[in-house]
Order: sequence, then C-alpha cells, then structure tokens
Amino acid sequence: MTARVLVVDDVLPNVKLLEAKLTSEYFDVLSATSGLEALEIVQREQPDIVLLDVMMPGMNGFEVCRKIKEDPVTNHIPVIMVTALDQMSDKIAGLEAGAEDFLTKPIDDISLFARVKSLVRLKVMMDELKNRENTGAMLGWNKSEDVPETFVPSNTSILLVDDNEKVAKRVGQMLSEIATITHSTGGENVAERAREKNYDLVIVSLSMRETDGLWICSKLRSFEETRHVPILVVVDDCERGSKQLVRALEMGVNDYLIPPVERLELTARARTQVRRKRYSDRLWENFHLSMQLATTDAVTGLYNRHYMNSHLETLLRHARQASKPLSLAMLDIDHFKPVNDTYGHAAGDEILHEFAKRIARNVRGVDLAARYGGEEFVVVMPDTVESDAEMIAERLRQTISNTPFTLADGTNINITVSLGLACITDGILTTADLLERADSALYQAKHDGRNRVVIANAA
Ligand code: GH3
Ligand code: MG
Repeated sequence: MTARVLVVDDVLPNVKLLEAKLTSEYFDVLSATSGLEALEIVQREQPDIVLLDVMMPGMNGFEVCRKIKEDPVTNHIPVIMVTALDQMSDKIAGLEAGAEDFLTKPIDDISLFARVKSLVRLKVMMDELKNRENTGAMLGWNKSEDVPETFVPSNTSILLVDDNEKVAKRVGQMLSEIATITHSTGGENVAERAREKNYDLVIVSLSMRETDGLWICSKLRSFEETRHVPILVVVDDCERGSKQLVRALEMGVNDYLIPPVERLELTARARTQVRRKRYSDRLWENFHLSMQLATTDAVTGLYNRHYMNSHLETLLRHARQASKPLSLAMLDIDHFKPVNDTYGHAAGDEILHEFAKRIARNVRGVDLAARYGGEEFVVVMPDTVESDAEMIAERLRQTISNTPFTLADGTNINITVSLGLACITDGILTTADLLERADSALYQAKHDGRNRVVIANAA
C-alpha cells in the first residue's frame, strides 16, 4: 500500500523523525511546520492522510482539523491527531474537531503504521466508491444514497470474543450506543459461526486462556464470508502482547487496543472500522446493482468491455496523478473451443457463467472484473503493486483449476485459465498500452503451456 502522508508539527526534529519512519515503509511524505502551511498543502496536494500535532503556536491542531473537515474538497481526508501522553481532554477535543484517530507521543512504530494503514485502506475504499459513481454518472446512472455516518444499534452488529466476562460486559456497555453486541467466550468454532452472520466488526481478545485469538483471526481471514470483516484485537501491553500484535497485523487485522480500554478510544476505533465495512459493502452493492444495467454482459453478469475501458481510463488517470500503482490481469480460458465442440454451446455458456462467478467472488471490492471478449476477461486492481497482483492472479488461476465445473446435467469438466499481468510503469501511458502489455504476457502464458500466470516484462 502506498500513500501520501502529510506530517504537521512545529518542531522540525519531530517532523524529520516521522518522515524517516514513514519513508522507510514506502510512504510518500509531505511536511508542514505550521497550521496555515498545512491547510495550504492539504488543498493543493490532497494527501491521503494527515498526521497533525495538537500543540502548535498560531493555529493549533484542533483548528486545522476543523478547517479540513469543514471544506467539502478536503473533508474526506482522514486526520490523525498527535497528542501528548494520555491527555483525555485532547482526545475528546480532537474527536469533536472531526479527527478520525489519535496517537500519543512518543509514537511507537507499531501503532503509527497500524493507524496509518487502517485509515489509508478506508480512504482507498471511499475514493474508489466515488470514482465508480462518477463513471456511473458519466454513463447516465443515478447516484446511490450516501452511506450514513452515524450508526444506530439496530443495524450495526459487533461480535465480541473474550473469555473475561467482566471486561466483555464493560466493553459491551461502551459499544451499546452504536451497535448490537454478540458476546462469545471463545472456543473452537467462533470463526465458523461468524460466517453465518454479516457482522460489521469482530473484536477479539488475544489474551484468552483457552482459545488462541490469533487462530480465530486467521480463520476469519480465510473464509470467503468473513474475509472482509474488520477485525480489532485487544492485546496486553507486554512482550508477549507485542509479539502477538505484530503477527495479528501481518495477518490483516485492522486495528488494536491496549487495556484498560477507554470508551472514547474504543468507540472511535469501532466507528472507523464499521465505516470501512459499510463502504466496502456499498462497493459490492454498487457492483451488483450495476450488473443489471446496460454496462454488463448478459452471459456472465460482469462489466462489459465498454464500461471497463471507460472506467480504466479514470482509474489510470487517478493512479498517475497520485503516483500510485495499478495492475491489470487479462484472463483467457484454455482450450475452450473443444469444450464447446464436445458439450455444445449452451454448456459453454454455463461454464462462462460459473467462471465469472468464481472470478467475481475472488477479487476485492475495489477490483474491477470485466468480460473483455468471448472467453477473455480483465481484472483491474487499483493501488496494487506487481507482487500483490501476482498473488491475486495466482489465486484466480487456482479458483478455476482446483475445482471442476459441474453442468446442470451433472457432467464435471476441468477448466484452466491463462493469465497475463501488467502494471503501470513509466513506459505505459494509455489504457491501450496497458492492455497490450497484459495481452502479450497472456500470449506468452499460452505459449508456455497454459494454466499459468505470466508477468509482462518492464520495457
Ligand atoms: P486457447 O487455450 O488458445 O485460448 O484455446 P481456445 O480454444 O480457448 O481459443 P480459441 O480462440 O480458438 O477459441 C475460443 C472459443 O471460445 C471459440 C468460441 O466457441 C468460444 N466462445 C467465445 N465466446 C463464447 C460464448 O459467448 N459462449 C460460448 N459457449 N462459447 C464462446
Ligand atoms: Mg481461450
């Protein structure tokens, strides 16, 4: 994940320190040493996130935050307030000014990267939602309604996994104003049971006695139904806790809390995650809704070539402007003609339909899957570097080859697919360039024996 982070602090060494840390994790860093300068940069550069010091002479951090949030051009940019150690009043003022999150000084690396990454993910989602709606508007669709920013307990559900009844009760009470809480004391099948309900957030304690919380997190990430659910872990402030935390974050856990859990912090973090879930759900809904419209392909229900081309244009422009990566995979079913010849054209259509379903299920909400031609498909992956795209492409390949396709009459047919992968580089300027590169990589995959992923060489 790459992102542009604006660091605001009047003390230059503080700026430099954060800059060094963030740069080492491949973030692009902008900096400002006063509130006014910060506002100017936010307007001009539209960073992905702002790290804002509270104590600054002239305009303080709260005022800067309020101004960012008042302006419709910038109010979607997440703000993290950086406060002095444990000042509750600062946290309250920060949240009231509209900040999404807070960090306390001295800032440790784990919390810095966890918070920044979590909010950047949320922003990527929101940006993509807006892009897609704009493309939709260009093609004459209506905009869907805005995602509500406030949550009511009746339509927000949180699963809380903790064997400490006392803590669970307290946490449950704190969250009761925004959500309906289901409490589980752990056990073998927590993750399995979570599949049955579309939770908005799962909170898992990593210090349970009988149940390994990390195991639950890893299972949640592996099931199709729960792969996208936000997870917040509660870890103890000790050496074992920090080791668990590192592993949890590697697993894709979204955020964490260290006891004693405070109401404000808990609700702020829960809200951020639930909002992320809402946007991701909305992307999926949007995806399904648009499937019924003229931009979709009748046989497979995926976006058609026309929509893909016009949306790819938008995505490529955005990626260039923000200096972000973008990857594109072109897929072509192997030896499909003999399948048609042997089983008939209707059977071929059935397979195309199921093929598309498997692809759609295995890409992320921000990815765009389209039918490009007869048995040729395209998956566009915004904000995705080549190595991640390769993993996704490989997963798609296996989704097709690992399970035979079953026709309505019960016949099983083994299908494989070849994939060509291309990422934007300096040499690629147009959507046609990108598609051409993916296409020649696909040709290579066919040539090398099919059922494989080939990455286009950088020119
Ligand atoms: P390769 O591994 O080289 O891609 O072999 P292939 O047989 O898949 O490639 P070829 O281009 O020779 O044939 C593509 C076939 O896909 C031909 C056509 O019958 C079939 N096809 C294309 N569109 C449709 C469709 O909408 N429905 C059905 N049933 N078949 C289709
Ligand atoms: Mg083919």
